[in-house]
Amino acid sequence: MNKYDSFQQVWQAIEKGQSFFVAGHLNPDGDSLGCTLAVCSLLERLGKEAYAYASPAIGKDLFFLPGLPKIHVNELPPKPQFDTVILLECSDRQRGGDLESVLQNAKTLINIDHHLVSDAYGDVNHIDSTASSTAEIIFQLFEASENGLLPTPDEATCLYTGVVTDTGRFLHTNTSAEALRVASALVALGADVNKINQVIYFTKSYTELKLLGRALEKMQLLFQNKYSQIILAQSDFELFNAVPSQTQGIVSQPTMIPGVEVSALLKQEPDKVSVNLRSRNHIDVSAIAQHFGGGGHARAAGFKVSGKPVQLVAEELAAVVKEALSNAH
Ligand SMILES: [Mn+2]
Repeated sequence: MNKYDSFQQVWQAIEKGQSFFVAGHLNPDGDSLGCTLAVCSLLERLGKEAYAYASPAIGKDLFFLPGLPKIHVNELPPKPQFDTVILLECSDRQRGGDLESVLQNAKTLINIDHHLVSDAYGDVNHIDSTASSTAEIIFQLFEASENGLLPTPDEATCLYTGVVTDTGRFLHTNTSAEALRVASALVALGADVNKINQVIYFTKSYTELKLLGRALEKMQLLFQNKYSQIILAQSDFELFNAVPSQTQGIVSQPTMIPGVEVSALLKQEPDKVSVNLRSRNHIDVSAIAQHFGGGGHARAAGFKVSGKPVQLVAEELAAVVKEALSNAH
């Protein structure tokens, strides 16, 4: 299986299918959900049936995405029979959740992803880790179509959301010339940039702001101030009646401090500890996340651990970060 099947091969696989199942990864982010919706809309315009799926829930900040009500949240057909499955943003075939009943009955599996470490588990695989986002790849797929298909304004809004969120508002190091070219093209095609900015970037609840304050209060700098660690206990969430998903963006804050190379946010959730990692310049945090069974990108990654208290996970993580920092010099 080629890891880098061409867009032509992706299009050939799409042309062959009539009924499609489309999904991104668990806990879908803007890229995952934006791509799922844009691809489903495209398939429907091509006269095909598309079943959009997401699990386990969709964050409120993404409710504005055009076509969102079409998504089946946590809901699979009793006897899934799709010609073709398109998995987006899934670095392995389990990243979309328990989809085995869907995958086993499908004739063709198309895998489109931009993660650094990604399995070629599909029949057709287009994996491009140089792309800022899967949305960037989907736009290129449009451009490669023989019949000159272009995103509709709604599809452009979905794809722009993927590019803008995965590049952290064009601030992360994956903000390439190509990412900006694609973003520009999507704006020209009618992406609703103002709405996206208002909803995703200029809206935060009282609870989220209080949680941010709590997190910054608990920030600790270790290893000659190169490592920032924030541990949020269950009591921190209870204090503001908050849930762990309301911590978006917190992990990036400590990397503003000059000298901080790695930032970790550890959250004690009822059944697990979940960890977000960010790196400023040269530490590959996806390698650190992989050490704990997680993954992601060089500058942004994460993992989850069950059956261990958050303090123990913090100690184990600190040891791995310490080694990564010492190897970097
Ligand atoms: Mn992505």
